[in-house]
Amino acid sequence: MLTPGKRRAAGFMNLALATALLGALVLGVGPAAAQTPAPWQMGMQAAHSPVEHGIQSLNTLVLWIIVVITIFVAGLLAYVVWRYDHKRNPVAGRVSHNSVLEVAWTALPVLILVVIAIPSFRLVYFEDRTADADLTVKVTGHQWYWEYTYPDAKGLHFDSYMVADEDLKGEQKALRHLAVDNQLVVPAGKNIRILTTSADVIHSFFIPSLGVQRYAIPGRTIETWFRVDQPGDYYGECNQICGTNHSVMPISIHAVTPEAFKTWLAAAPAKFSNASLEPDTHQVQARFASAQSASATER
Ligand SMILES: [Cu+2]
Repeated sequence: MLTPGKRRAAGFMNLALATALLGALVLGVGPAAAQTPAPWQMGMQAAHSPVEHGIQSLNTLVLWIIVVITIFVAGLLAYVVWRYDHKRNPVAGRVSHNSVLEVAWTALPVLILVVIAIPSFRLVYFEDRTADADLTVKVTGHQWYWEYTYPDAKGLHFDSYMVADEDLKGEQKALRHLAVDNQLVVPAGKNIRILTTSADVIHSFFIPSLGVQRYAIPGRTIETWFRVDQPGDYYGECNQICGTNHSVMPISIHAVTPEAFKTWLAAAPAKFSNASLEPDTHQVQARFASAQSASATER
């Protein structure tokens, strides 16, 4: 028999465990957790790329600046309402100028904007492109699916369509409107250069947990990059209204170890019935080898 004290302690442990589990669920912690939006999610998805880490720390900085300004302005307003009420201040003052105050309320906002601008511009340039890409993927938006091309692998390419509700099986049911037939497969821990374009209208390639959001515009190629920090599944959606079926072009990224990626790349042409397209895995493998030896010497 448990004494009431022990029972209370056990209850507390259960509560703590449940809270921790819920926290892990909400934050998407854990290697196997798919990076998807969660019901009742309040914050952003967990960051899984250097760019997304940068975005979230800039967001935190700006949020705190906003909190301080809001408290300051609200406090000032409350004080003025109370202090200059007609009972406490029956005769209105005639002060109309105060040079010190005027300089301060001009200079201070400028200073705050500069404080925000510096990390903001740094992040914009950081997001723009990667100097040393290990792999390039061309992403083409279509009404209404994505096409992925690997120029380094002799142009291996395939289409990625959403799985319809009635075709969702087992675990996929939790991924309604996010599951696709062919995921974009990339190696984790490698710099992936993304080149977006479109075959028809403007789409947008958006993966929240990787900090990627780029327009896909017909006749143009726009560059960005990401480096997934661990193997797993990462989800996004086209977030540019692109027509009737705009909602059926999710993005599903499957990040695997570099070794598993090589295996996948070797088998991919057969799978996508592009038998004529022998992937030039040699070129990609050579690039991985040099990247790996470079990171080994860095250590
Ligand atoms: Cu679209």
